[in-house]
Amino acid sequence: MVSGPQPVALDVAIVGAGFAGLFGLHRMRGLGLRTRVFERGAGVGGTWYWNRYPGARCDIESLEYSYQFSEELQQEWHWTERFATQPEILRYAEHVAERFDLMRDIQLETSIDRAAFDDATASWSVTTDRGESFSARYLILATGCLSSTNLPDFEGLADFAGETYHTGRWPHDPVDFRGKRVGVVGTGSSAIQSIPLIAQDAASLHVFQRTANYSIPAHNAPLDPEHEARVKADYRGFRAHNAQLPFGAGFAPNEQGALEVSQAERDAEYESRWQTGGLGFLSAYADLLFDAEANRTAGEFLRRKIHEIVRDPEVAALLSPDQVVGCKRLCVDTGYFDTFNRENVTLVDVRSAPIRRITKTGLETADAHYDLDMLVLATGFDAMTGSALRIDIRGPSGQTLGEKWAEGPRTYLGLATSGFPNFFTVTGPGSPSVLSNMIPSIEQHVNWIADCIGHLEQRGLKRIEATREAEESWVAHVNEVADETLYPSCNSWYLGANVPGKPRVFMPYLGFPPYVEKCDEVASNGYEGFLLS
Ligand code: N01
Repeated sequence: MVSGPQPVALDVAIVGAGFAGLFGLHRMRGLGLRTRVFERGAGVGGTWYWNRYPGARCDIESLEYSYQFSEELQQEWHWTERFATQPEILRYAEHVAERFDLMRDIQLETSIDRAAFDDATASWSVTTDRGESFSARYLILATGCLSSTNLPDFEGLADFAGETYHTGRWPHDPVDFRGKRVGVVGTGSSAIQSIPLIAQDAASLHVFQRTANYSIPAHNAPLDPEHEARVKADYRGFRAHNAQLPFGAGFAPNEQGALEVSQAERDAEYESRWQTGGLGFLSAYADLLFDAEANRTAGEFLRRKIHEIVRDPEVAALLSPDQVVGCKRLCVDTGYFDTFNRENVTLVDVRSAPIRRITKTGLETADAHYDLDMLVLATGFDAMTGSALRIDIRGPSGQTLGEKWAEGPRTYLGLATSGFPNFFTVTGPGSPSVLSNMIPSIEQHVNWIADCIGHLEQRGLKRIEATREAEESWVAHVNEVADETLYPSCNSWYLGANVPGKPRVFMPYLGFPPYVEKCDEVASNGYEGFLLS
């Protein structure tokens, strides 16, 4: 009998070398486990490796959007701006990889194609797109929530003679907009960050908008050295304080409801949040995400702002969203609305006249053709499940993850899913993830997974699997919480509504502190809701 090469034996296979994969590797090594990270990019950094479009930066403050597992690291790293740019965040990820000597266990430019669990050996057989095989006792998906791009199926896209880019797959070499007629499709966060910069260089810019979005000014600035010193004097205390806030981020909360105060008081509060800048606007009142009438007051304030900034009232009206504030992810910008006052910028409403096709020379809507040299697709991601479902993952029964999640993702705590033993997801659907500050959420998940694996190893246990009952009750709870909010009221990627055919299920879990409490409780009750054997 001829047998092929033996698979390389690992304890842990991690998919993705973004912030989750890097910290996952660090923790698994700390447990003495042979671990390898597989990363399809040519470098580490995950979302910050791919999203290199002009203006890309984080809209969580840099002192918060960073690791806290190492006091030395958080003390020695210096962020230059209030909101860090993509290149700076990428440098930070690379620094972490180097500082903790991670690169030797990261295999770049490698995708995991297939993973199948074998009950006889209680391990995963993993194969890569390079034809390599590994066995791993544990499989951890650190594939990120926003990493599989959503490329709309526009007729004729391949025929376009000009340059085409997707914001989430931006080239490494600079893109030159000078003298070009550029079209941007989409008006989500990526578009809102890139449009002001593209407009500065392009000969003309057409923005094809299907749904107007709310955006708050960033008021970005160099990081205030006094603020940095204050935070660093008690970084642990700063982190602990933020972890108690609803989104796990330092947005000053307000216990009051918006309708408990007069309009003048409300407007002063909204104005103050607008002047502070950033996502903290959503914490102006405790009921903004729960009470439609309360939310309407915030919407009115923001629409008024758009009309104050944008000189042409028709353009201002078109840029004014009518959905609930925060229902689609709130955006943070630098000069977005003001960009529509430029002579070279045109807003095209593709809700009333939808995009029909891309032609050789441009873009055709139901009522006009636009000649373009460059098309920028800022059309977002197959969020939260896209990357997991692109891998052929099979549990011991042969069921694939795609089959299991056909009606929408089902997880226990966003960490595990029944029928798939020794398998963990970092910031998976059903966890706070995108409704929280991602890096602290990642650390919380990785720490939980590492403690769980440590628990199994110490006891000589070989297998862990979420029970169907625990999963069902968690899924019901996630939906119950979502249904108390206004989130399900619009077509957002939180619901998968941006990807045609994707089941409409609200994927993240709202509430970082209660979530962490639940995870801790599950662990301290001997991993309640899991079968250990
Ligand atoms: O993607 P999006 P994104 N025809 O899905 C439009 C994070 N992020 O890359 O709303 C016409 O938000 C679509 O229209 P509609 C952040 O969490 C963070 O901008 O579906 N239009 C929408 O306008 C963010 O939320 C940062 O009607 C089409 C746009 O494309 C998430 O990533 C920066 C279309 C997609 O917007 C995703 O943001 C950037 C079609 N067929 C991103 N298909 C920061 O930290 C889609 N659209 C600051």
